[in-house]
Amino acid sequence: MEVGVTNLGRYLLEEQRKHPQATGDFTLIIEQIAFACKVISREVNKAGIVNILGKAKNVNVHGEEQQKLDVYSNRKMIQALDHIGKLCAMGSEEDEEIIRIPDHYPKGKYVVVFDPLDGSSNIDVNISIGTIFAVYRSISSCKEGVEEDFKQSGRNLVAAGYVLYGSSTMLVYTAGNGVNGFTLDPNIGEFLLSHENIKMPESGKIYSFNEANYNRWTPEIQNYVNCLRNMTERQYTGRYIGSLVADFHRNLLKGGVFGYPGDSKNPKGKLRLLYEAIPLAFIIEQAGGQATDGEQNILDIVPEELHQRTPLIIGSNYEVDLYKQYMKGEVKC
Ligand code: AHM
Ligand code: MG
Repeated sequence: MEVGVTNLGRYLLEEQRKHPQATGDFTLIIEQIAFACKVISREVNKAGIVNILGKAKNVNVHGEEQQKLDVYSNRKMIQALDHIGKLCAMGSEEDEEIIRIPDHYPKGKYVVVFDPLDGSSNIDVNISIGTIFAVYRSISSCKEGVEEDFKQSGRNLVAAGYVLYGSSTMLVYTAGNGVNGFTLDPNIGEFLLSHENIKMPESGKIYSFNEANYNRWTPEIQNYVNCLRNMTERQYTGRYIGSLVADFHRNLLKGGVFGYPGDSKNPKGKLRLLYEAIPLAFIIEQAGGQATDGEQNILDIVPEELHQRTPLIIGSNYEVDLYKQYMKGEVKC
């Protein structure tokens, strides 16, 4: 008999059935995140039109709209998740403190972290942006969420994913048993399984660093990038969008390395450990790649602060291993 297409709901249900003890709580969380992201996707697609309308009225909404979309996305994520009774608390890149579940809603055993709209400075030039999320089990008794629930290493993650608002909207997700990609069919409003069991190449031809920071890097990092440039037998090409989800997604499918190392101005780099680095590190490892801060695997770092930054070198094993060797001074070009 014909099986039919697999939408996200069916995929989650079939995964849930593999675990007889599963309650469905987790499935509901992912479905609600997907719902919020569909709403965000619609709004992101409208951003260009809103700007035209703004200009026609001679209103300078340029910067404002951008900021509003960040705030809007944050609100949509919170609204989709706060009432379902499955969460103990939430953490967002947009909020200084953890987000508590309102008293009038029941609480559950999970915590969710997210960057509701990453790369939002790219909205006004129509470049792809994304939402990043991850799910942990709460480690507190969860009368109300506490920071300790969020200060867990990525090894404790239950699931992580992202939604890319690109030429199409895609949700890429793992619950620790492989990475799958779902493309949003806008006509029916469903995420359909389009990229099954994504495995990233062992090495690639792409390196993605913001080379404008070159003069502020340590000699080791400079050497590494010079080495990639000079490896004529491999013929690397530089690709840097400046939108983490988009840069990550391209490299996940094609192979290569994305790097945002620390520099003399920002020793810990720019990216956030909890909301950006750990979720993407979990995905890349599930796809056969790896992520490091130069010394440690990103998944082994226990966050000390909610908004802690970290250097992030993430991608195919060959390029990330090479980076680690350069940092130890083991190799030179
Ligand atoms: P944001 O969270 O304020 O949007 O910043 C994160 C973004 C990432 O998407 C991207 O990888 C990085 O900033 C680019 O930074 P830079 O412009 O310094 O290269
Ligand atoms: Mg961000």
